[in-house]
Amino acid sequence: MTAITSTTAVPAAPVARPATYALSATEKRLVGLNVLVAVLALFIGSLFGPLQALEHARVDLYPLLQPLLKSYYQGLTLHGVLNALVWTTFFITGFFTLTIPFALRRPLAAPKLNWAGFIVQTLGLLTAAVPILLNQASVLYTFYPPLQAHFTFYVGLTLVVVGSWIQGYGFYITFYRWRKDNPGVRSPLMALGSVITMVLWQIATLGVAVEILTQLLPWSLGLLKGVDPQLNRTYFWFTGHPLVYFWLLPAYVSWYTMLPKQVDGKLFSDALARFAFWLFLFLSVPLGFHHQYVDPGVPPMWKYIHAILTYAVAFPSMLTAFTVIASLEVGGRARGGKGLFGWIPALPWRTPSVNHQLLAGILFFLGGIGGIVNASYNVNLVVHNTAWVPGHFHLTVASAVTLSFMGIAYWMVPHITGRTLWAPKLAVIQGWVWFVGMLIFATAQHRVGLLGAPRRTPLGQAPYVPASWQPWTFLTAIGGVILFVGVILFVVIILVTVLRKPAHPSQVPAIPEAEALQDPQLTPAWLDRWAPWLVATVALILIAYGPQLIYQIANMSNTSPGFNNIW
Ligand code: HAS
Ligand code: CU
Repeated sequence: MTAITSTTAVPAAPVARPATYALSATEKRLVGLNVLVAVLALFIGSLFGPLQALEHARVDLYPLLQPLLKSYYQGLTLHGVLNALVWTTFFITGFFTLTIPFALRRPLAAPKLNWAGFIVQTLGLLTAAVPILLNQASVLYTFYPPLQAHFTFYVGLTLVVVGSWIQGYGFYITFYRWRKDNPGVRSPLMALGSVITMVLWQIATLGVAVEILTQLLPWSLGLLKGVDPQLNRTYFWFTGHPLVYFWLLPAYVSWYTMLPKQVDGKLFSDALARFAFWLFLFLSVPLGFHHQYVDPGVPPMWKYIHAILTYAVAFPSMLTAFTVIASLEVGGRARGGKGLFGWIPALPWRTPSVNHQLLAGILFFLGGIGGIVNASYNVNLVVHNTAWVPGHFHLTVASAVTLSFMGIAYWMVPHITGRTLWAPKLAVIQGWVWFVGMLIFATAQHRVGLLGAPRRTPLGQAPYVPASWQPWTFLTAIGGVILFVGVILFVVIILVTVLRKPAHPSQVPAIPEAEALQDPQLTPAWLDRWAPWLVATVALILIAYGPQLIYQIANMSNTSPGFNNIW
């Protein structure tokens, strides 16, 4: 590939951009605390992973944990809530506390707001943790009614969401002030991608906010005798689908705006990257019915519409695959890679952060293909509610996202603590352990799912398991144990890094920031304007969700009592 050079005159930016920005002590502390909670959640949540995987292979360790852990479902709730919801949300708010001030070269405009958000988020986490630990909220991370949790679980979740909104407001104000001070200048992509992700989250979480405040919370307090499970599923997936892009986009921020620099390359196209982020904002919300293809209360026409939109939202990920791989190629060639594929081994695979993100991308190819299979209205009937689905989401949220976040942590934690990374070679091995464990685990889950094994079921206790499932449940257990080793290694490496003596500032890793091949000032202005994208986003949500929401709310049937403590 030849580098693209442009002869077009670059419109000068009115204000020169400072060469770099050093995070303030407050910002570093905020990043650190968010990431600390995230890593703790990952660690505790992951303790339950191998338990479930081993249970599938009839190795039942649950009795050993009595009376702390009452049931398979309590463990699965802890695993899902801590790993899928808490590890991700806190890591993301921490990461953006770094990317936004750094990319804008200015401090957070309202740090008190960010602190307040973090505190509310953490109080929420503690409030929700208590009922889960007491087996009063074994409702899994989707908390579908009629499973009913203690009201403190819903209050806690609400606070986590509200806390993340407040941290988001701190980011918006910072971004808005920068825009005001820099008219005509393209927003730095790193900051734009981060803020788009938070806005996407803000819109998406309106679904669970309405669900909890109007149904689940009053119901768990006894103010409502029953709820409408169908309506609640619709509210939940309004949030639940875009949630997966809230997890993914921070990884994309790193893949587009940091990783190219880490491999000595350049971002192939600033414009394509921006376009992908806007498309995610536009398309992420109005397709939640692809989680409800089998729900009797949603008419087929709306399922078809959401199926089409689901195929549409795969497009910005395909764009990302193209742009990021082209950027990596620029780096691999700059490092001496020759021939069609010679640039791949020339990439710095021995740098833990790079290694992890490349492995994350490779696993995401497989997870993405699985997603496209799920999206098909009729093929979904074969895989829905089978072990195939956990196979899919371990390749996405537990690989594309989690491996990328681990890779980011390997430079970010040293950066904010002023240390150097402990045992970088072990860190590279840790990434490969995760990769191999995940390939085994996900292959086994996909295969046993295709054979009909249900998800969210203690298969080890099930009397109906046919012999054909057993090789795959066995491999699930092997993969799960290897993944557990991967988590432990990650936590140990981060912990020892933090406990090391401070390093000389010249040895502390800098924040990677990639340049684009073409000056971002040449990126078309419509890719840097909020109003048209926000209007289009709201309009599409109204079209694709409005009629069904109105219908389901108008025909609400609050008849279902709560089921609790039935395990
Ligand atoms: Fe999904 C279910 C459809 C992406 C997470 N998904 C789930 C659930 C979760 C989840 C958690 O349509 C289960 C929810 C539950 O508990 O019930 N998903 C999709 C589609 C995509 C997709 C079409 N999912 C994700 C992502 C997730 C995630 C991302 C988390 C982060 N998913 C579904 C459907 C269901 C579903 C149905 C319901 C199933 C059911 O029946 O219950 C797409 O967005 C995927 C597009 C992705 C690609 C891949 C592009 C490849 C890239 C890699 C580049 C490589 C690099 C490395 C950079 C087209 C970008 C290069 C390396 C070198 C060495 C060169
Ligand atoms: Cu989805």
